Amino acid sequence: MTNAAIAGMFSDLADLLEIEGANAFRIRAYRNASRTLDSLTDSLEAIVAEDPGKLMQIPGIGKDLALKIQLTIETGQLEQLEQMKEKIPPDVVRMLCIPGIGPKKVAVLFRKLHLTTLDQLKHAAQTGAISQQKGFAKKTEQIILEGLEHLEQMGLRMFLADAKPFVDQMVQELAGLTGVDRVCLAGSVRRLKETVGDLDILVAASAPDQAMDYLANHPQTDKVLARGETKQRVRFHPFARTITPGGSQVAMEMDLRVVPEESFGAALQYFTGSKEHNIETRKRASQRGFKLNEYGLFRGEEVVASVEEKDIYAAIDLPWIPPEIRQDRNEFHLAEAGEIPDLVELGQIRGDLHMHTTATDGRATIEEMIEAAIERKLKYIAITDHSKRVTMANGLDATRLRAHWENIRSIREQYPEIEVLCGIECDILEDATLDLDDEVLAEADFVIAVLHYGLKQPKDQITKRLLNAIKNPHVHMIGHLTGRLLGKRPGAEISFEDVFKAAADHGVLMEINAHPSRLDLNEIHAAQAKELGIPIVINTDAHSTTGLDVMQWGIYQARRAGLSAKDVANTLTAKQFRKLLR
Ligand code: DGT
Ligand code: CA
Ligand code: CA
Repeated sequence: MTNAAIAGMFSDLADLLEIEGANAFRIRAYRNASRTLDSLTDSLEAIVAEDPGKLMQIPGIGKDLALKIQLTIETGQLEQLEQMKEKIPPDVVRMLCIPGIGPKKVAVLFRKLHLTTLDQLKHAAQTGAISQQKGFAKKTEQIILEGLEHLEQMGLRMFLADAKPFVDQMVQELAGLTGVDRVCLAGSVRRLKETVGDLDILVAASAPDQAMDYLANHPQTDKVLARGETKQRVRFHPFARTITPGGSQVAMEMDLRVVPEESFGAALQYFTGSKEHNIETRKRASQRGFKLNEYGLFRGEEVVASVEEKDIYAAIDLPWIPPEIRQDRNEFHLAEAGEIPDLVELGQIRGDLHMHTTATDGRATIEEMIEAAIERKLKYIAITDHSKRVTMANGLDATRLRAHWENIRSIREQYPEIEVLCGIECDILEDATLDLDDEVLAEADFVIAVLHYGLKQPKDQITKRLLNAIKNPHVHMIGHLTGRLLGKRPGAEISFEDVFKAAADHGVLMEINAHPSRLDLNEIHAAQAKELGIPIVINTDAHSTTGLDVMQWGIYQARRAGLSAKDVANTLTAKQFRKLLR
């Protein structure tokens, strides 16, 4: 159990208590505890394993909280949170996912207006019943309706970043069973899609029962939804998730399929998908006089290939295609031309060019961020706190920014093993000017320009803002281009063509923001940018030391876009990267 998962439980508990109308002091205590645990460098699990008494040495954690943390680690559940979930309907908790609607507002919707489902909420917003409440404007009803619409689109899909660690653990457990020969992920979770609808695991075993029984009796399994001779579908208990909208209310489901070892490759190819990719593979098979299904590739009754995936592809005259790009976009074309890219890997990343410190809304100091970056083997980073427009995050004006840089310059001298760039995440204002003067930006080592506000402006205006930023000679990179938040809000409407063309012309880099709720650029736009030769930078946008660990999700995004190390600028050495900057 990660610190973030435990912190997430305490933060969920604080939210639910606030909805219930509990004592403000108690709520604050849990919220503070959550923040403390989240920014802790040492693993709570390790502390408890060594000596649970040491929990009380964490600032702000007293006897009562220490015991709760210990029990959470030992049982996998925070008991008070489970009790609160019994009291508050799941849909009421989901209302928290609507941007701009926090626990205070949900408390009113639930306790004053007695809204207990999302349908009731929608109806109340449509009929104007909500704006009659104190503290609610007409605009809030609009926000609620838009939020609900977006939530519906997300459905019950889960972020890959939440699903993957869970399903990887399950694969490991199944692989340990004596009767199981091979185990592999399948479906969207194998293709590393940014969100997954359900989990798919494929097992090769001579006797299917052992794996199926293991899963049926697993402590995380809530219910066996269906069981056949070779397949089983289960629903898990909702597990502590810290990112996917819906809090810990989405119960994940999983398909387990058990096949004999001799058809493992064919089954894996079939169940990995995507459906669109499979339509094309089947078509290619039949053009060659074969039949392809989950049991194998056949000529009449004769099995031509079935044990390994690569044999199936070879039989239809293709090299093995990495699962990430199996989406029937251009992978068949690349495969035929022998141009399947060598997809970028986490180990190739040398720099991280987007992160925050306590100077604005980060939770770690400059020193802490530098040390955490060194621990993660990074050779160069840029510290890029917010500019003044982001008042909520205590954004920096020119004076404070210069002092901050001065501070960074003196601190970085103590760390010769890493190069630290003085950066800024500068807002592109609604009127298309930048939040800081050129004079200041000129002094930066690295300038990120981003949209935070006015994301709903018309396409022309948004595009104009981006083009102005790109033309500014001091801007090096555009951060999280569209500003989308998965499951919460769509990105701004942009003329991607114009923006990418300008970026290519002016030598401005484009970011893949690796945060699991952003992953912005998406795979299609990242592939477009690559086509135009725009160097892409994959950044964590870390707001804490552990925030640096989300790099992996950005790498997956880049892989799905078909990017190799040569397309990703932060695989360069520090020296090469500096040369690339204008
Ligand atoms: P998801 O779960 O919505 O994130 O997406 P997938 O791709 O994991 O879809 P899922 O779980 O329904 O099925 C897993 C794979 O199994 C899918 O990618 C391809 C294969 N598959 C399932 N049903 C069909 C089907 O009706 N036709 C074909 N061609 N393939 C299928
Ligand atoms: Ca699936
Ligand atoms: Ca499935």
